[in-house]
Amino acid sequence: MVEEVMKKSYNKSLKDCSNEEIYFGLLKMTKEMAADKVSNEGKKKVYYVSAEFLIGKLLSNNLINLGVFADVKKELEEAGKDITEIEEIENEPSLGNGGLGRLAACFLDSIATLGINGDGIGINYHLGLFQQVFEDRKQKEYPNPWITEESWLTKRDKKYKVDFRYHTVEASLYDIAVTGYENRTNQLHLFDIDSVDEKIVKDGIAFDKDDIEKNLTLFLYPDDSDEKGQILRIYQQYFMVSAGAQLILDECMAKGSNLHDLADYAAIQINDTHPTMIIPELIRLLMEHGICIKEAMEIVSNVCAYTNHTILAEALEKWPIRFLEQVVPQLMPIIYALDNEVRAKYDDKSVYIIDDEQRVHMAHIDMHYGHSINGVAYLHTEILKNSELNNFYKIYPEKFNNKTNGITFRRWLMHCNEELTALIEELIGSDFKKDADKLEDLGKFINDDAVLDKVLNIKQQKKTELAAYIKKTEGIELDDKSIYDIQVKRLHEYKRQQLNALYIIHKYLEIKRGNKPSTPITFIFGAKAAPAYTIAKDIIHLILCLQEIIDNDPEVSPYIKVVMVENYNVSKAAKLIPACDISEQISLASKEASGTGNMKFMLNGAITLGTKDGANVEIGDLVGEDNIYTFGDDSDTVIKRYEDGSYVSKDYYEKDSKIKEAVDFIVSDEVLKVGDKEQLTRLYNELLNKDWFMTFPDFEDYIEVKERAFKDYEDRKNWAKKMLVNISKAGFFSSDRTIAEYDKDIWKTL
Ligand code: 26V
Repeated sequence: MVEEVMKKSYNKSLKDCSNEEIYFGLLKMTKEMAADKVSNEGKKKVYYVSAEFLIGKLLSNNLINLGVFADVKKELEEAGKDITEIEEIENEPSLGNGGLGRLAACFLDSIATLGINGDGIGINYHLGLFQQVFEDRKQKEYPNPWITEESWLTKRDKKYKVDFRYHTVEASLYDIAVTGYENRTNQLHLFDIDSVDEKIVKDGIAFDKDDIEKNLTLFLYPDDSDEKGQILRIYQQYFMVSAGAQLILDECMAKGSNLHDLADYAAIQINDTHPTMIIPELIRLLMEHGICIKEAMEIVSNVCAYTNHTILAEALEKWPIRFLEQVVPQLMPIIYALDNEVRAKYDDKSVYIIDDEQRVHMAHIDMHYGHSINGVAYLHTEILKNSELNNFYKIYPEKFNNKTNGITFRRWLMHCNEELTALIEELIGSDFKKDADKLEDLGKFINDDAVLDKVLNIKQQKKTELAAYIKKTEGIELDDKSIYDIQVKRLHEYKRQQLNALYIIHKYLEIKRGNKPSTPITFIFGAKAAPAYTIAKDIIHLILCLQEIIDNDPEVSPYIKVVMVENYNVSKAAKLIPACDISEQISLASKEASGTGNMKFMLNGAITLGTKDGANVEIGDLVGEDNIYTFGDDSDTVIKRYEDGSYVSKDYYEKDSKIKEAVDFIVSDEVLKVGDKEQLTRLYNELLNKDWFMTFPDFEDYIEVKERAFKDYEDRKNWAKKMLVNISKAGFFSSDRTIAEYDKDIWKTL
């Protein structure tokens, strides 16, 4: 198959082609194969609208889903070529930031796999999220240009006009084919404008924020620490939803909708608040088609559904009216009408759309004018109903529902861990690839020593592979016989990388005192900090300083090592996750809506060390307390502590010598020798005087439980049992299950 493609493309035999030629040949072949698959042409279509789609590299994923991966790999091998080297040629698009964007990508995979008629709608960011580089133990940001002459994007012959106050732009449509596993091909629609100019970016990621026609689709999440940055985000959001809404109405009318019956043709899922303006925009467009505002509001409510992905108040978007007036004045009369209707119905300021400070609460629009509101894990939805969004829950109890997140097993098992996939197939057959619950059958082997040995051997192989990869890409040596303890996720104080760092300091000091671990431990981090998020960058700086100090300390370096991988992304995740022994999921209880990394680690046989937060709670329920390490205060305690304002970090610091010792170390001579005084002092003061995400109350328990996990690791057979239990119980977290639930309860297309 590949031989033929190379002959046709380059008139050469496969063995004579360079990896680059093979990559572009396979890209073309895969795109053609995807285009040949039929899409589901059912009457009703789902439109998943999202500012982020963190799709990752697509070659292997598409080959797997098209059912030809094994054949292609074999043919390449026979010609002396290595598919992993060919994959390296592909640029990774960074069209997402973290879990929210990766979830959208997993969902598209499952929608296509289940044969649901459903497409994604988003933006074709030319430079995506920034690329992270470490310089002087600090994060520096650079653009990530990922679009090549030939890529997964296909330009369509379709343009939509998008009107802003001061200009009208044309949105061009690009599509990326979304292949489902042995099923249909759907589309990810990404809008762009032709006038974007990458040359305006200078000095890292700085650019002229005023020049909308040149900068509109340059970056995902351009720095919004100033007004211009925030206004640019409104431009991007409206661009996406206005073009998207036009496409949706076009498609529905082409299928025979008279627009009054739009809900029979379209289900729009609003992924967090970024696409919220699609609600007033659709109302506006329906009115242009002669429908009165009252009916338009009702139609749109029946079409749109909202997913909430965070309870952090600062992350819930509130746009000042004057910004919206400046960018999209045509929406304001509609937003006022929506707000007036709400005010007439409810005598409760907290549910108004426009607040006293003249700001528009985007989530409030979604909740009043969508028919469904869902959280992304059991605990998260309960917190939304009972505290964060309680005032809305009281009005609309029937709208609230939970959809616990999931991950696609095609990428997070079959692609990233072929060895484990093969073992599972040998033990229970291949049904689990389409029906993830079948993984439960692995439970039969819990006392089978030969199987347990194989599970351990695969983990060892993946650890050795990771060590080789890190050596090659970052020049850092890992001891593949050490315990791999991994925390990879966006850098945020609520995720508490700083708690992990405080533990490492504690361990370092313990080793200095002669208390050495029986098995060496490698602490691996991967995280990008938002460019304007100062404390997050300080935490990265501290971790990189610890990395340096420990490496240069011969007393300690035989026992522990710290590595922060640069530019953590989907491809790196696929190498790190299968190699992990201990999965750090240590957010402050109540703050992590779900987490999805936790599910990927579990599926690959890592044991969770986590708080009772997000989907960790469901992982714990499934595997039982012997197969997870939980610690720390629960969400009720944390919520109460915030409510009564009783937390004083300094009290803990003064009373607990372990905390004091670890925190003081941040500004010790040892660290200041390698680090930046201003950054380290700022972090020290932040923890000492504020510690808003309450690391100190959980510190003792964290140390104790983590030590227990390290000790349990020594009993290899027992550890292997824990691994197998985790793998066998991971089926629930397949995004196929999540998507089936969305369709059954919200979209109703099948
Ligand atoms: C955004 C921002 C932006 C500004 C400042 C602080 C801040 C904090 C958090 C966020 C997150 C926004 C939404 C989000 O990405 N949520 C993630 O969604 C995942 C998929 O549902 C879920 O697994 C993660 O727990 C959740 O954090």
